[in-house]
Amino acid sequence: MSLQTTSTPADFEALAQTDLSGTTCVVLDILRATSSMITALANGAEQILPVATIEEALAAKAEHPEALLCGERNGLRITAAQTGGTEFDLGNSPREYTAEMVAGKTLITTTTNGTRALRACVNAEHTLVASFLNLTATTDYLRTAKPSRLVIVCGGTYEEAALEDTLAAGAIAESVWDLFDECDDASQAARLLFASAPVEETLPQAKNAQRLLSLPDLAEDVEHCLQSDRYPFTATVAANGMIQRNA
Ligand code: 3SL
Repeated sequence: MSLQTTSTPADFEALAQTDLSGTTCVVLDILRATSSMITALANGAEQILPVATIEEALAAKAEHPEALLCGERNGLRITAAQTGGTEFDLGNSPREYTAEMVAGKTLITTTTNGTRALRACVNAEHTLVASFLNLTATTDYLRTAKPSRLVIVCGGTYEEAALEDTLAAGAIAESVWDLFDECDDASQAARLLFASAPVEETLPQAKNAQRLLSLPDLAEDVEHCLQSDRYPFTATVAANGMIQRNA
């Protein structure tokens, strides 16, 4: 059984071309894509379609006219100027995904890295969407499922590794460490970071956290995404590409 961690968006293309049969991927984009998805599902969103580009989001909206268009570029809600006329309904702040906004709805979302990371796992046998908000539910699932190959896919910040994703990858690696007889150095490094760096003190030092904390409208997102195990469910990508909440 093997454990691997990918750290940057530079890994997405190779991952998409890798044979991922028999592989479980866990996708993390702590600030903020996967935290927003888990919050939306917790607040009753029926399903979420992650797509890589604005064009794909608009095409999916034509197929699902009732769906909400969600996501960001440069951290901000996508505007009509970026789409040729269509305003997106929601940005990428988890605090926007209230029950009032999303209960019973299908969401289509595109973000800078998080949704690209999810699309890179398209050939995986199972793909889970994880965050600190549902970390223990995710690791409990993995401990029961015992996948023969686990790939933890970090979204990163722009083209770089992200401290917050590496911390969460380390938390997952630590929780399942004894299940695997092979692991790569990126998993080991993430695990060692998690063991030595308390999440609540370390995460706000991340580059993306610093950027969000400097923006009055988005600063509270950091505290929201830092919450551990607020939601006791896993989320997986179904065969039709939609992310759904399990129980
Ligand atoms: O890259 C992403 O997927 C986003 O989560 C980045 S941001 O926090 O919305 O800027």
